[in-house]
Amino acid sequence: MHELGRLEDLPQDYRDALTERNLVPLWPSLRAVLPPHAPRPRTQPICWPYQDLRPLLLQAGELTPMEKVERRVLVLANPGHGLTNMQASATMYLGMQLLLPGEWAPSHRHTPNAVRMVVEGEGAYTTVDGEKCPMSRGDLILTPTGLWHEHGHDGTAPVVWLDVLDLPLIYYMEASYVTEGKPQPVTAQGADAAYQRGGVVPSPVFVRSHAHFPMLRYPWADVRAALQALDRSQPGIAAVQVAYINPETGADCQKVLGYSALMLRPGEILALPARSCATVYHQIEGGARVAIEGTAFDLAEADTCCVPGYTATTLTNASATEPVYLFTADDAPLQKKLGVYEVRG
Ligand code: GTQ
Repeated sequence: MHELGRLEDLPQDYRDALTERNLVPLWPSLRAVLPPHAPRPRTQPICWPYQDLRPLLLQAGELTPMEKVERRVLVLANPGHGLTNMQASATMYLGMQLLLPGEWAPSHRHTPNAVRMVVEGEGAYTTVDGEKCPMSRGDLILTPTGLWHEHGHDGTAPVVWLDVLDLPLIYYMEASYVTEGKPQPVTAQGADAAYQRGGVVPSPVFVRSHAHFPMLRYPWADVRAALQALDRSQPGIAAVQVAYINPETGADCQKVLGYSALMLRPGEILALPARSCATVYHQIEGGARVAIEGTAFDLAEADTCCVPGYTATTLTNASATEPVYLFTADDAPLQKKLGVYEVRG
């Protein structure tokens, strides 16, 4: 590809005339917006070790009462996007949220979609659209766009969870806003149990009125058992991985971001081809190595890292005896809907 003319090649009076009329020449910037062969992501490969952020999050608990924060969260920001923009990748927001015993994060609903991956502690719950969802380590709880949600804590020790939102995308679209609400009555406790057996769903009526999001809570005990059953029954399978889906449609459980859980068998080395989507890895149990060209992260339990799109990745379980479990988030559902999703190599 040959060089294109630069801005400096143009006479200053011509540039000024353009600027005055809100006009911009394309050619000096054409290669920046359409780079050859592959995008140049701002997203950097970054790891946020839990042992580094946990004391700072607990300190936030001492420094700031709930009334002053509504959500007590440290954002896992990617420096490639500028720390204040609160982006782990172009489309994904990550935050570690702390709720102390007896605290309550007030009811609201917003246009971005969120999920919670529980990292530590027992006794907290998220009430979503009248459904009280208990929170234990590894559970995934959806708070989809437009649904009321609030967090409470009846336990005795701090509870921490990882928030994953499509906030950067919705904010970029100038479609991000929140509505405050009153505490929700619990109207549907346990409805999710109706969806927790593979292969069958309630028929003919849906248990929940919002059929877009019939299942709001995916308990880790069930997901872990599904991974183990997959490994036992399909020993030759290329990857022991399950996707979090809408049990009534089989589609991804949310429309923008996709979620999955992955088991690496003892000693397993899993080479993943370059995909166009950015990916977040969160270590639920054990320790995996996440390696891309030039960088590797050795994740310990509760660590989180992100990998930009178009990047081949190798996951390794160095343990000869124990499986390890990862949670992943990516923007593949969005890219597939837009027709730009690619797998390379
Ligand atoms: O718990 O509703 O990390 O609204 C960011 C925005 C959490 C929440 C975040 C939110 C929430």
